[in-house]
Amino acid sequence: LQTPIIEHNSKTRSLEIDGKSHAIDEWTNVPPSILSFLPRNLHLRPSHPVSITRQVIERSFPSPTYTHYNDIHPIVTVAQNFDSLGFPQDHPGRSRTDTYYINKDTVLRTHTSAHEAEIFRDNKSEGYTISADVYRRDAIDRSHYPVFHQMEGSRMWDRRKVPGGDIVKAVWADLERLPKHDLEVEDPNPTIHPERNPLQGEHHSSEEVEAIAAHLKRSLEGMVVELFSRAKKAAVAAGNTNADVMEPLKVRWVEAYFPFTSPSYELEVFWQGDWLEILGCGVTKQELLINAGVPDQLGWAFGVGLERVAMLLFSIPDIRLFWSKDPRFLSQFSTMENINTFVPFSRHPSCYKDVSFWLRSSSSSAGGGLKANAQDFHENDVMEVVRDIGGDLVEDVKLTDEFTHPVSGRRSLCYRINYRSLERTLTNEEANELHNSVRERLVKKLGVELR
Ligand code: FA5
Ligand code: MG
Repeated sequence: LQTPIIEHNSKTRSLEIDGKSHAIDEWTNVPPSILSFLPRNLHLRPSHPVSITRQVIERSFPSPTYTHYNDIHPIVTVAQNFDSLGFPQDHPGRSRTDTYYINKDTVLRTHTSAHEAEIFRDNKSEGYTISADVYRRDAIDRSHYPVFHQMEGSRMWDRRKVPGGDIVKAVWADLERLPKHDLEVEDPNPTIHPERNPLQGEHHSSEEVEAIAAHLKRSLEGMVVELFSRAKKAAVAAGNTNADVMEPLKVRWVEAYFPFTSPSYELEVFWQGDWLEILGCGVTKQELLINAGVPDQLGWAFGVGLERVAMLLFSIPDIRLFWSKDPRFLSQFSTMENINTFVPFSRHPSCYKDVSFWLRSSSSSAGGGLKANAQDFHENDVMEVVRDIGGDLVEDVKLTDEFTHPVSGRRSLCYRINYRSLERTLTNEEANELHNSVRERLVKKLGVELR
């Protein structure tokens, strides 16, 4: 695996990443700590749980019907990540609080959908999967990390190529060839709902969408059944009757919205007492296929979070563990034929510390830097400060108190930061030192007033 050469050249105001120079501007918000993840490629490390999960899922989408792309660079244009997919200009995903910008035209991809348009244009096969690292400014807790992995999948049918030009018949015939399963899946909503989940009426008939949605759902249900039956077999073989995968599998479809599919759905799995979203999907917006020069094709796409699935499969309790270089973690996983339940090697004591501050009132927002007055404040900016200083020593960050002063109208927030190393016991001095740096940085970066 190659190490990227990342150089911050302050003379030319540019960032050198993997041999390419990127200008820095007022949109740049990607810290070196995030860029350091670029060479990790967990999805390609042979016995890493993220990679094992990828390999098992790829089995459900076999070549040559599906081409597997696993090596596409994470730096993409704003056009690829958002415009090509029909994201409106004011979509929150585009903001600097949610997305890592290299500069105003260039981002770290926030999802594998960034590559849909170019692969539709390439038009190599009827289907594809793309597995890759994606980057988001997001909350800090045990199931969210600023870098994670997604697998995108898509399947198209060409009106000019199916027998008799009959898409409906061709799709149902393909569905019949998919592996059968006897899992009962909750799916209470109609395939198409005129307001919540509309048909692209100018492009598709409802019969076509019924067939495509059925093929999509059956393909993804098959994928989940395959994953869990492997994990269950392994748990039984290991005599691991307490493993979470031993619970009967419960799965449901819910309606969703994405700018680039309609109708759209999410698949949720019941896990440790709650429904956990593992993927989003839907019928591809025809504009994408038209813009990619393949107007006669139509079909579906999905995007699944590989860590989310891997956490279920291997009983991995904390998403930070995937990034561990500790052999006590890495040595527990071997191949896709041998999915084992993770045995926690230790749980070190946590040490939580609170930080309370006043946001600046709107009238006192003069001066440079990131303003943190009541309107501009975004929680992700607090997360980013904590992440940059604490890194993997922070387990989660929660808002614990919030109030507005009755006279001055100023807003006060209190965050609780839970410091806990996955690998060793943190001393109170270490935690204090980190926490003091966080406090100072919050003042410097966000202009808050500590209480
Ligand atoms: C998307 O990213 C869409 N591109 C998915 C898609 C593709 C829809 C193709 C339609 C067609 P979403 O933001 O919901 O959707 O993320 C997809 C999955 O990524 C989630 O279901 C979840 O499993 C995972 N995920 C999202 N955010 C995080 C995070 N911070 N950490 C770990 N996993 C995450
Ligand atoms: Mg989602």
